Amino acid sequence: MKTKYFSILTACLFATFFLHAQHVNMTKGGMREPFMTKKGGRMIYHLYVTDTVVNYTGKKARGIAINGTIPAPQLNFTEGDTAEIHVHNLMHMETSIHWHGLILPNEMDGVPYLTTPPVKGNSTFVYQFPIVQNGTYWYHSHSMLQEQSGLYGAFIIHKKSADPKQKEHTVVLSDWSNENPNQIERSLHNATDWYGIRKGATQDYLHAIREGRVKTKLTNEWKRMLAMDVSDVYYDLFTVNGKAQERVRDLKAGDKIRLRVINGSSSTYFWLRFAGGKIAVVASDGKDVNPVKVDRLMVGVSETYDLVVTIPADGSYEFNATSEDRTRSSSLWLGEGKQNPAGPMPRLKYFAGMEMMNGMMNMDGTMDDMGMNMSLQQMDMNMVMYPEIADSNQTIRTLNYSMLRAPEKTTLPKGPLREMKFELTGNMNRYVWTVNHKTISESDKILIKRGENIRMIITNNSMMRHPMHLHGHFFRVLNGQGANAPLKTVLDIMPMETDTIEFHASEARGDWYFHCHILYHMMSGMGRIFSYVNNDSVATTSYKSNMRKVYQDDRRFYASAQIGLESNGSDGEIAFSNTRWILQTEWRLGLNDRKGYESETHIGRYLDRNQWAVAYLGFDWRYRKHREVEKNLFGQANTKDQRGVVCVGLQYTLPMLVRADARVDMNGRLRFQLGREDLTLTKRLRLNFYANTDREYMAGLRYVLTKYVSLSTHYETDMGWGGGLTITY
Ligand SMILES: [Cu+2]
Repeated sequence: MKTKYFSILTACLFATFFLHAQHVNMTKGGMREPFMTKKGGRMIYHLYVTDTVVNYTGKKARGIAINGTIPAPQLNFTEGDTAEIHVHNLMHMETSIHWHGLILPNEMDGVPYLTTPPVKGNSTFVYQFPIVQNGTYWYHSHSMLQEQSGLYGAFIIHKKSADPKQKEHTVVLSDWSNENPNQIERSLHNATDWYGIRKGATQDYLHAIREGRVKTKLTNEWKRMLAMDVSDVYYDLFTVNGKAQERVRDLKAGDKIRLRVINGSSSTYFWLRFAGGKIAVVASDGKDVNPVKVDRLMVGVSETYDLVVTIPADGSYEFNATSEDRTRSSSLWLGEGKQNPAGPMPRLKYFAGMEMMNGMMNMDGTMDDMGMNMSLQQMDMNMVMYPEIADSNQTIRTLNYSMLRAPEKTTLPKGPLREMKFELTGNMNRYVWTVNHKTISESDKILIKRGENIRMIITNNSMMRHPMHLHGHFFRVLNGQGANAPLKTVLDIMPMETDTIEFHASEARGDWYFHCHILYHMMSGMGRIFSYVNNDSVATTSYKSNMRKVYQDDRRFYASAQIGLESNGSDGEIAFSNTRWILQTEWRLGLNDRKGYESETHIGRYLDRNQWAVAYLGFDWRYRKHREVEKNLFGQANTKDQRGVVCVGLQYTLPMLVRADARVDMNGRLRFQLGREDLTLTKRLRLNFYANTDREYMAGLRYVLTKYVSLSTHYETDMGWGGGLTITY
């Protein structure tokens, strides 16, 4: 018997060793270093970044993991430690890690090319910095869209005097899509309403008729707005620590637990609610605040909140995080026993929101707050869309920034005060997001001097909220709490709000990013760079090429295409566009007895702030078999079967989103055209039409089957009737 036990034990030991060895040998470099070692006050972490395949919703998708997990493992520190973090990039593409909310030397800030070299594929970079603060922070990739693929994790710094008996749990929230993030980004720029279809938020005409909101819908389109929503992307899943549901069991009646909530999502705001009673907010963005009790709060993208909740009685109580668009939620269950759910949040009343937006939107695309002087999330304009408030007498105490009060004075050290104004601007239809109407690459760095106090007055003149994040500095939010204004590194600012923040330029040197933390807004150029004047990096030879890399993000071109394959031939267009330019080619290839080809290729430049006007230079080529003389409405004749002409033109978006196009070619022929694309008749049915002075017209219907495929039918003067498929890319 003893021998048998012994051999089983040996087998187990061997298996353990073998499996362990398998695990560590997964990497090309052979043995992996242990995840964490402590040498005196030095905390040494080894992070291995790899490509991975995940399956969250029954569908395989690519992700990026650190040490095999999404989210990346939690890093723990105590104030006063030194961090030594080895980032081993085992992927082919480069990466970077930004330590969000930390005060550290500029070269450790992890913005690739701007502050820190990128961690190239199959190489290691060691980040080293002293830990000079405490609280709830996080880390994430600052390269491309890697954050959306899973590169984020918690960075927790305990106080030296922390009470070891205080129960706590880290809650990393995120959003997951099975779609490739690059495709998400491209879809946003092409303004497809596929995500609206997935969410049931298309706000189509049929829906408007059913709800008696036709006038609201018409006014909305008259003011040239697309369907309104509180968020842009459709997600397959929202996660708490990488799962849809998580449990903390060892809690009983009366226990208090500190939840360190980190919104590590790429573009999702979450409502936080607790089924067991009030939530005490005790810290924000890592800094303590005097406890405030609320029924619920919204955590902005990249914000952190420390919350204390009490288990009211025996049982399991839901701490629920619902996305702002209320499509899905994820939950943390606290305690064991009978489940007490927080309940679902009712669907948003989109037309009520649309009516409110209509009232505030001026015809020139600016917004009018009607003298309300909104600030600090105190008046949530989206309230009209919340049935739980609009349709009931319930009072729900919701956190806003004016309630946050620092326990100690936070007044800035003495120094010269400089005031700057920023307007958050954007174009929803083209997904261009800017500050003062300019992207990062289009604007100069903002020079600051050490010792200065910088006051920023920020107005959100766009239709979406933006979580503005400052690297390497805490700012005070001037919120009516006087000397005890709270310190934060992220300011969520709602449409039409004006907020004032201020910070002390306490660093010695370097470039510090200030940007919107919605990943797709940042990548489209919504930010600025604060640069200390004695910036020695400017002197380096690689400086210019590095800055070109930084600016590349918002200069990129996105491809789009709509290709009709119908019984009467093929027509369609392919375009490449970026913030200001568009390169576009259209064609019509008829198959009927009047068959002919036509193609027009343009290069256009968006002219105005709202991007309603495009001037273009183009080349047209056409061939037609029939020989009758064609006259346009201006009486100008065209007798050629075959022609190639150069033209110049101007496109302008009129009310009702009708596109007007006026052009003249090198032979002096004029053409004027009016058209409308993708009028949303029902959730999936779209109407398209145009007519021009060459006596050409088109009308067609498209029924959306999937993101890329629609059934379609249309009539066109030359091509006649046809039916088939339209591919939308
Ligand atoms: Cu934004």
